[in-house]
Amino acid sequence: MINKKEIARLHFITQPHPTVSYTKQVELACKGDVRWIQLREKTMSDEQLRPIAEEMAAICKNYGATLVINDRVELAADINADGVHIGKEDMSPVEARKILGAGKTIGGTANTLEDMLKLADMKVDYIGLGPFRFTATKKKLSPILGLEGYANLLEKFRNTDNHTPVIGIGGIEHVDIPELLKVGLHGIAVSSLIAQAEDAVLAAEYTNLIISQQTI
Ligand code: TZP
Ligand code: MG
Repeated sequence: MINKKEIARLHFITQPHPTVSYTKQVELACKGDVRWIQLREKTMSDEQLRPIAEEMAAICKNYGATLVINDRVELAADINADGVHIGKEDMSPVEARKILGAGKTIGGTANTLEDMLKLADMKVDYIGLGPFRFTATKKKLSPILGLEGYANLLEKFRNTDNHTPVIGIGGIEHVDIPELLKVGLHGIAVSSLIAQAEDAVLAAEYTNLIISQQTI
């Protein structure tokens, strides 16, 4: 069954930055018309992150953007976020669904066809598949897929009659976007492309423009 929840084609993922706070990153991404934000933070406790997540939820609400939280299912439930993104070593999507309820969005990370099929079986709303190429943003990176890896995995996935939207991730730059969408990805998730840009609003706008040109 084709998933009914609408998954954006551009996801922005927060990252630690020396001068730009998590909430500022989100404000800038939203100003650049990003409408899907993933709060990813690996070092703080849920308690420390909670006020930041709440402020982010308010910003997202203001712009009509979806907010998903990486890993922290309880925090997502507490602040009534729109959903969670779950890694392979985190809580199972089935468990997360029980906590969050049917209306929330649950995404999961995949690096292989086996991961993709497992996630589809667990009825996730989208699959984050990567990494496309090396990126310093994520520690303990899985093997690089490259364009061929995506083409191969997406074809096999479709042949199993699965239609869960798949989002590419990992070191994606503007020049990569057309070919990534052409091999059948639903969309892309980026962090550095926007968070480390000299002008984050412009970088976000340009990313959206490339995606829209590819999908009309
Ligand atoms: N998962 C796989 S690669 C990655 C995550 C969270 C990081 C993506 O960030 P960037 O800066 O776009 O490479
Ligand atoms: Mg994780």
